[in-house]
Amino acid sequence: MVSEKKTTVAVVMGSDSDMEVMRSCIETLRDFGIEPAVRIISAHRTPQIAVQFAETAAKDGVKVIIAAAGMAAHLAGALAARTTLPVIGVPLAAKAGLEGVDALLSTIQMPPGVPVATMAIGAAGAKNAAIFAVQILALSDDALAEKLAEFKKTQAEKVIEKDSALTD
Ligand code: RP5
Repeated sequence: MVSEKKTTVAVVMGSDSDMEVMRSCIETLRDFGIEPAVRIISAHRTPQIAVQFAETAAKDGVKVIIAAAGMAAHLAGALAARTTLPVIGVPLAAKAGLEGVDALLSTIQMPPGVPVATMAIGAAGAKNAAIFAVQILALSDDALAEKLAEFKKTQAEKVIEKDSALTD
């Protein structure tokens, strides 16, 4: 089961130690009006729960899974192996790891047939995972597509403002 409340996006992370970075993913989804189901599930420490989650997510109304983990980060791949939903992977730089390169390679190097859409390491990837999930959902949701267009416009305006500030 994903959660009591139906939601279209699940944000799964391997440990509570991942939450500090993944908070921006959750907050970005909320900025777009999406309240995600948030879970801590480990491909290595709770493998049966990972399988059960992946196998029931679609039935529970989830349309996109975001999976974040550090070190030998098999979470996104393990979930992708058990669902036809799109899985977005966020490699994280765990304290004991190799600055996220370990997680990046573990997440991105999926064998043909089991894709994981892999984001950048850490904070940038956490935020981009949310935006990418919104982009997928916006294909069949006009209101969300409008919010995305507005987001891009505001983002561009902020850069233009910073550029102007340099020359003022
Ligand atoms: C991974 O191991 C987690 O995703 C986390 O990034 C890393 C370290 O986990 P903890 O030892 O902090 O729980 O599975």
